[in-house]
Amino acid sequence: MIENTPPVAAREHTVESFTREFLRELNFGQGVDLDRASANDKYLALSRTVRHYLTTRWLETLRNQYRDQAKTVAYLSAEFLLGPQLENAMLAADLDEIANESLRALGVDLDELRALEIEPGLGNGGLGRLAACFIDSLATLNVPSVGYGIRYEYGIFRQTFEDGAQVEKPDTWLRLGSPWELPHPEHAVEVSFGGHTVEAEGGNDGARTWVPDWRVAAVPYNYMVPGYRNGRVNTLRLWSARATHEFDLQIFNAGDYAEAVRARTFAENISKVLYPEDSTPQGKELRLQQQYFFVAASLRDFLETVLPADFDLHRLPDRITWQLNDTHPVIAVPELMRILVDERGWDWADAWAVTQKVFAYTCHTLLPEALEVWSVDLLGRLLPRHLEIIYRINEEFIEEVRAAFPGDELRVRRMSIIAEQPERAVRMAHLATVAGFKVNGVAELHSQLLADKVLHDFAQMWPGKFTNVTNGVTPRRFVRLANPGLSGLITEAIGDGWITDLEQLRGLEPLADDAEFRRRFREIKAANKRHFADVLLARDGIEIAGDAMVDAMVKRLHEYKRQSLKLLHIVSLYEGITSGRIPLDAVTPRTFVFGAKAAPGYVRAKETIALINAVGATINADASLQGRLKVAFPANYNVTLAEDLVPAADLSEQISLAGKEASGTGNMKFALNGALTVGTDDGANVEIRKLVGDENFFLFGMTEPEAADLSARGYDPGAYYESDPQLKAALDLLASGVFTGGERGGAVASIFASLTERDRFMALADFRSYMDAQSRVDAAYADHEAWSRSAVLNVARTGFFSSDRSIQDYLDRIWGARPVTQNR
Ligand code: RUG
Repeated sequence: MIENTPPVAAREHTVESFTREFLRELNFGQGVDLDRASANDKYLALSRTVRHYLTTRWLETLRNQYRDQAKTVAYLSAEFLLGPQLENAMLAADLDEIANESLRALGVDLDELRALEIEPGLGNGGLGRLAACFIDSLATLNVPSVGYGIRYEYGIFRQTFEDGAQVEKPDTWLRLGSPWELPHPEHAVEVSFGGHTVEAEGGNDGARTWVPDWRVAAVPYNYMVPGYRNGRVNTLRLWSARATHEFDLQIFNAGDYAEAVRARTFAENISKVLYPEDSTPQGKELRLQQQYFFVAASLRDFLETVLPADFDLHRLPDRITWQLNDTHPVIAVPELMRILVDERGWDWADAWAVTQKVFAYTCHTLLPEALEVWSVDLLGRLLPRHLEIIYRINEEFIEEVRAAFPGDELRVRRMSIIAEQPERAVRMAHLATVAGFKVNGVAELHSQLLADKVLHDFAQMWPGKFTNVTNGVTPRRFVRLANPGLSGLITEAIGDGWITDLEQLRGLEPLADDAEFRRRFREIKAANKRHFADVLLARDGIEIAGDAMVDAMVKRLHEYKRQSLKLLHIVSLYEGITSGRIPLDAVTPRTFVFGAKAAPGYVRAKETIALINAVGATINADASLQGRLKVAFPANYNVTLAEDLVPAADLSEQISLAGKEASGTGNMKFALNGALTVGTDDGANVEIRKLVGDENFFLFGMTEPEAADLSARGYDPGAYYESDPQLKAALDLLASGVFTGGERGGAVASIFASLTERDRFMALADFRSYMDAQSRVDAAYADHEAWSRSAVLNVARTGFFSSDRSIQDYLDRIWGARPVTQNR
């Protein structure tokens, strides 16, 4: 039936046709005419108009996918931090100029409509944003693929500051409706929880029957994921939880209205809110419910609706790779085993052979506390059958370890999927590594450290399983859209092929020596800074000089990322100026821009935010500095603001302790937009430095082996405090209460003590080297010509960090899927 459906006529790419569609949407979609339409009416009508242009391609893509049955990549991720959709969709559909012209003629201000868009903040930070870049690149590379995740009703909280302290507000991103999603309640699937298991009837090896005691419905919401002008529109399917009808009816019939409402709320809570922890998950029951909810729905969706009814599941590895984005979706492994063994009647060994060929696992961390574990108690209560399956997987795995390393019981204990201490728990990273046919880290150093340290035993047992895929970012959003000035300059110089083949930026290298090109490059940077200053003023009421160096540190607030080291630099400069050690006219005018959310329960991180704001308020109010230093900390840093900041930045701060940041992706966005990096030898900084060259990068700090060695020898931050007078002066000034209205307790005392007594991430050990690097930054910045030469070279040499290249690496090293070209 699907094959016989006639294709829908594509809409004409003309201003007239676009205008007609837009007005029709306004009249019949919103029920208003142009004169009476609110800005929101116009925004919704415009978005739907753009969506219509993509729909034909989308339906075609789906039809072809069904017909070809080509190998598909399913990206399973609890987070997709999409960012605003309108501009990206217009760009992909090649409608930007047409829409501009059409709206101008109608007297509609496109900028005003753009500003109305509320971005779906369905992710915490790098991991969720990476997923969004990856689905963009999958579509652009013509890979048959689908993203599966959760449609949280509330995304990452909206951060506000009250007296400088972070206060979290709910993110009501759906309050004005979202024109980008298409709900399909009729395709809801049921997901079960709880209960117990009983002996199965079929008698196949390993089977049991799960008798769950509650269920929820998972309703799919489809989003289009357009490739860049290539005719392909892939799908992102996000699941929303609803109470099942059966559930409702039973209780309503029993006459208990209040109970029915309570039950409905209970069910719908599952997709209510995104957990706001980044890199430090809490073992909360609702979080496990969310994880199982979306993977169970996604597996069922693929097996029952994407595959033809008569598909022989033994051939599953030819049709699909489920890429596990971190440990969050790893419960998919026992779920597939349950489906094959309990529902389809396969023997255990057959099911395990197939399961081991369809999952691949990406690990995004090196922090032990970020590796998820689920207590056996909780997992057994919520998913009793899955726990049994995990036990059996573990039993067989342990036999394998014993056979490979006879007599090495310590190793067995280290590798077991089940931890015994501090409580019996399932180590999800071990389960993913055992089941996955590939395990990858997200930057060269990270993958190396995974194999050498975090998963060393596994890498010894299966060296061929481990690989690296360095992260990337989409050039469409983070250069072409975010930086129209630079995009225009690049295209003028080398053509527009770079938008889908970012290595072509290499063609700019000779232009780094061209004074006229550098002048234009500087002009664009200056215009981007003025634009950013305007945005800050309008958005946050923050005033900054339009021409100072923009020194940006934007990322989640985490001790390992060391915002406190950045703060020490600022305080030290201030101390130097106010004490007369540094003459004011020797200070490079700088605007320090912070953007950072702290997990609501992460006290130290929230104290750091309060302290940055306190230091900022003091410095900004101190007239004696004549505006040379300025601290700007706009609340609620998000993708929308990133698109304004990144093109304006001169300096990118990537200062985590070496060996702690898996990759970073902000570092890539900044370099690609011509900011120079001051950074440690960590994550993808290592690769950035190799590519741009030492002379175009400000390296500082210990290497990973040096940091590990210092830690092993016994690190004493107090010794650094005592022996470096400049460090001592900065810390003492912080502790004196000068920045906090005389208050020396609270955040001040806590941060001072944590740095001087424990300093888990060795900020004090790297302070001296960091200050020296900052002096090199000042000296380099003073020579505008040399600085812009370096900046141009950063752009020219970082094309490697396109997420298109990452996806190509996944295809070559992991997925074995092939691009399938669409009709244009
Ligand atoms: O902290 C990492 C970043 O280094 C990385 O760039 C990003 C994408 O790979 O993932 C971040 N991450 C890690 N977010 N959550 C985790 C916890 O595993």
